[in-house]
This record gives sequence, structure tokens and C-alpha cells, in this order.
Amino acid sequence: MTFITFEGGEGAGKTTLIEKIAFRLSGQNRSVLRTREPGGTRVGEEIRKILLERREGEPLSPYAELSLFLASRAQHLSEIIKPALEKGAIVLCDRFNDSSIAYQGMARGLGMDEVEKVCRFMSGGIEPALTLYLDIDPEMGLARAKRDRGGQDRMESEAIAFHKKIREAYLRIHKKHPKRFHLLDAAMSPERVFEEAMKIIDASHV
Ligand code: Z5A
Repeated sequence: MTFITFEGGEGAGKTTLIEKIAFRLSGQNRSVLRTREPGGTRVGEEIRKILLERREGEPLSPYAELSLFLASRAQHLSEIIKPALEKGAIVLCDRFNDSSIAYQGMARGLGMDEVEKVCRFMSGGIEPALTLYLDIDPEMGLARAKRDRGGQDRMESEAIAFHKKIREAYLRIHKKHPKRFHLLDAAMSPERVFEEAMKIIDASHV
């Protein structure tokens, strides 16, 4: 079972990297599934709309926000991730539990340890074998994301202090789980980021 997750702040380059890795691994005759959170299923995509839509004057409670991310993940695990892993595919997933721990646990103030426990319970024992974290200065990441999309969604429009907290949370996760959670410098060129990521994947014999 090979489950690889990708983490990082806004515009870190996860989508770009996952595309290159999927292409390389598929070329080695491996069955590869690319997916993302929130989303990945019909229910998950509906939940994604609620989560990312901007709603002036109607802030979502942090607990409601966490519950929605977890609901999307539970459906994603049972409908997509688990069956693919059972068939022997390599699953490349854009965001997973570490996003909830960083965004809701740290930045929304629910507590990183508390959110980690709930995430572990909700994922029913399925954990990534490897996580590639793309570390980027939040201002640089937000500028990249903005350049791409023009407007900002509900999470992107948070103040810069929010995005700095997320980076801090990811760096804490890296310290806590150094074997699984690998840090890559996302300020490098996309090609260099890909080369470094493949070194980690090859060394982990996934
Ligand atoms: N969230 C949460 O709070 N809790 C949870 O449990 C989960 C998620 C699962 C999902 O948004 C939001 O939900 C997210 C966290 C929160 N918060 N926000 N915002 P999303 O899925 O819409 O967005 P994202 O995950 O942050 O992805 P992104 O902004 O699309 O970024 P990305 O995929 O990491 O980057 P990219 O699309 O590959 O690259 C962005 C641009 O930079 C693009 O023009 C690239 O060509 C360029 N790029 C990429 N790499 C490079 C390098 N190396 N150099 C220069 N330029 C580059």
C-alpha cells in the first residue's frame, strides 16, 4: 500500500509537483491515482463549495469547518483512497490530515494535538507512508496563487498572520514526524523541486 500526501501553504506548487510525479510513476508501469482534499468525491466536491465560498458576515465556526473537512475526508477514504490502495495503486493525495492539523488545529486555534487525535480516529488507521511538504514564504505562495486565479477564496483571503501560523504548524509537524514528513524548499524551480521529491520517493522504496 503506497499512500503519499502533499502539503503546503497556498500556491506552494503541490498541483504542479503531483502532476510530474504521477507522469514519472505511470511511466514506470505503476498504477497511480491522483486525488485531492477537500473533494475527490461527489459529496466531497459539494462540501468543498461550502468550505471555499466567501460568505461576508457569516463566519463558519472553526468546529463546523473542521467537521466539514473531516466529512469530506471520510467519504474520500471509503469511496476512493481505500479501494485504490487495496488494488495496489499508488495514491497521490493533495492535502490530508496534516492540513486539518495546521489550518484548524493551529491557525483556527482548535489545538494541534486535539485535531491530530480526531483525524487519526476519523481515518480509521489509514495514514500516509510519506508526506512531501512544500515549504514556502506565505507572501510568495499567495502571490503565485493570486497570479493564477485572480480572485481569492475564503481561506486565501485570511490575513497574512493566518498563513504564517500555518507555516509554523507545518514546521512543528516536520519536527514531530521527521521520518514521514519531508520538507522541500518550494522556492526552487519546479524542476528542482521535482528532482528532490523523486530522490525522497526513490529512497523510501514506495
Ligand atoms: N484546508 C483546510 O483548511 N483543512 C483541511 O483539512 C484541508 C484543506 C484538507 C483548499 O484549497 C483549502 O482548504 C486550502 C487549505 C484548506 N486553503 N486555501 N486556500 P485549494 O485546494 O483550492 O488550494 P491549495 O491546496 O492551497 O492549492 P493551490 O493554491 O492551488 O496551490 P498549489 O497546488 O500548491 O500550487 P500550484 O497550483 O501547483 O502552483 C501555483 C502557481 O505557482 C502556478 O502558477 C504554478 O505554475 C506556479 N508554480 C508552481 N511551482 C512553482 C515553482 N517551484 N516556482 C515558481 N512557480 C511555481
